Amino acid sequence: MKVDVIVVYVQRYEKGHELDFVPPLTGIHLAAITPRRHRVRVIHQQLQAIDLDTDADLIALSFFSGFAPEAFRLAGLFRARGKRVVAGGPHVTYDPEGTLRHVDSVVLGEAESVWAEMLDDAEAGRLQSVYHGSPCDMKGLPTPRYDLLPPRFFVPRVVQATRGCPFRCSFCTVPTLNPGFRMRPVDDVLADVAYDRFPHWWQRKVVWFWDDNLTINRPYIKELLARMIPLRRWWLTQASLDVAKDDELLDLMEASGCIGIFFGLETFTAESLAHANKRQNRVAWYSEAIARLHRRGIAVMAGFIAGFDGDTPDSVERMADNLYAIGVDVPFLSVLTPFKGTPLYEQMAGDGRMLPERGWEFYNGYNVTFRPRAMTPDALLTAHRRLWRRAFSLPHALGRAWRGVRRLRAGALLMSLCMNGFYALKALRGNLPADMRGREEYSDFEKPRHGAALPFSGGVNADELQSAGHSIREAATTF
Ligand code: B12
Ligand code: SF4
Repeated sequence: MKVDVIVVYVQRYEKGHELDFVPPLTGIHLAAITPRRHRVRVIHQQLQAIDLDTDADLIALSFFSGFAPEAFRLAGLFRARGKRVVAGGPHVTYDPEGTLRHVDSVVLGEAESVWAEMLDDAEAGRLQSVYHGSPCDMKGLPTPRYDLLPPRFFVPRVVQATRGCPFRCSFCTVPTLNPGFRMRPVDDVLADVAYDRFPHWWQRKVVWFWDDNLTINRPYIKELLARMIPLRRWWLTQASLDVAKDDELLDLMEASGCIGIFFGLETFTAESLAHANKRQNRVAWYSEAIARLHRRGIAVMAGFIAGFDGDTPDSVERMADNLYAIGVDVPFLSVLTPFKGTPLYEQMAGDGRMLPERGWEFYNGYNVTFRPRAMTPDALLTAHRRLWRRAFSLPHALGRAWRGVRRLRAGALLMSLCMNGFYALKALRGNLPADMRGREEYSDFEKPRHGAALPFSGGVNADELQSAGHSIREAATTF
């Protein structure tokens, strides 16, 4: 059978991207787990045209909530041409009913346990409407099909070593989407890290781990990093602040070529941290944690979110100066978004605070979908855009780059220069995050139905969860 996997995308900036940095892992992973007898292609809509006249027998769509209307539009076009369309991913998992109004079949949760069966069923003409994926044991997962990526991605080697995270931030679906904390065998991960059939030296050099919280299980990460040292890579990932307290881990990170760590710092006020349920963060600890990474030459990328109940327009705008003051090298600035499947959604929907007229295209991390507590939705959007402009203004971006010259190791500096340059160029060109209020193309789609959400629990193995949770709790007490 011929399968086209489409990783759906809707531009999140007014004028598009100047450079396509890092690809999603999902499409090339799905391709890798597709049995060899099928022909599979992966299309990244972010930079590839969609071929509606494809000869594929099955169209497989992957998408986040913010891209759902585009996925549904594509599904309609393909089905009108007689194609069968299936879908999966975080949005589908938490809104299967809404998705099934547009596609033939959905996978809820992780696909590994059901993907081959779904393909067999599609081939035999007996596609079921729902497949419940169970959390995968992570053993024997193949290397992603990097060979199927379009060459334009700057850093193509994305790797996943673990799934899950022990924390319970109110706005995050990870605890239910990827339950427990599961690790791939180190040898399997090293095979991906060693893959080097890329044309440019930096593409062979850099490894971007797309994990939820790579460093939380200390014995595992220490073994992985010790064995990565001989490969002489530069690597980046997402982690929680506890890494900064573990000198042995920091030594290994430095020795194995760590150039960047992403921390979800989210906010500077205690009230907003409480709303985020970010118990693992302490504002007073931010500067010191960042300084400890800088002492190893490692760059700190940090995520901040505007719109928690403790936020005001003023506190949102002030984040630009605060994050500069604590030494962040590359900031990522989002608008709080209550995704289905999160405690935040339960709270907002329960309190009648979701904005019913806002379609899924608003759920892209850069628009407002709910009524904030201390300001209007429009005031939150305005404050976020002011924050964004100030944080990526030339003085801030150049200041961060210059500080990097003195603090960061070569790979970290290169990364910081590229990313600060990327965002500063956007700010200079007025290429701001897109305001979906001005977009008409999806206005005809039905709006999200808000109400009691269904936390996804299909196929979770309680014993597995409990044992994973136990070991995670032990690791987390190091913080
Ligand atoms: C890596 C990552 C990123 C990376 C890469 C993004 C990308 N385009 O892939 C970066 C940092 C850029 C990023 C950005 C954002 N992200 Co992000 N990200 C993740 C993360 C941590 C891992 C995703 C991943 O690669 N997993 C590994 C792959 C192999 O698994 P997977 O994608 O889940 O796919 C599996 C199943 O879902 C399923 N599946 C998926 N698609 C399909 C399709 C078919 C047909 C089938 C059968 C199965 C299937 O099968 C796969 C194998 O099991 C997840 C958290 C998580 N645990 O999922 C959040 C997550 C996906 N991100 C999220 C969000 C909100 C964002 C942002 C909007 C944040 C923001 N405020 O800006 C942006 C959007 C940027 C963009 N351009 O798309 C949300 C999505 C929630 C939702 N309902 O939409 C998640 C779930 C985290 C959360 N907060 O809950 N993200
Ligand atoms: S620490 Fe990150 S991955 Fe873990 S629950 Fe919080 S936001 Fe999600």
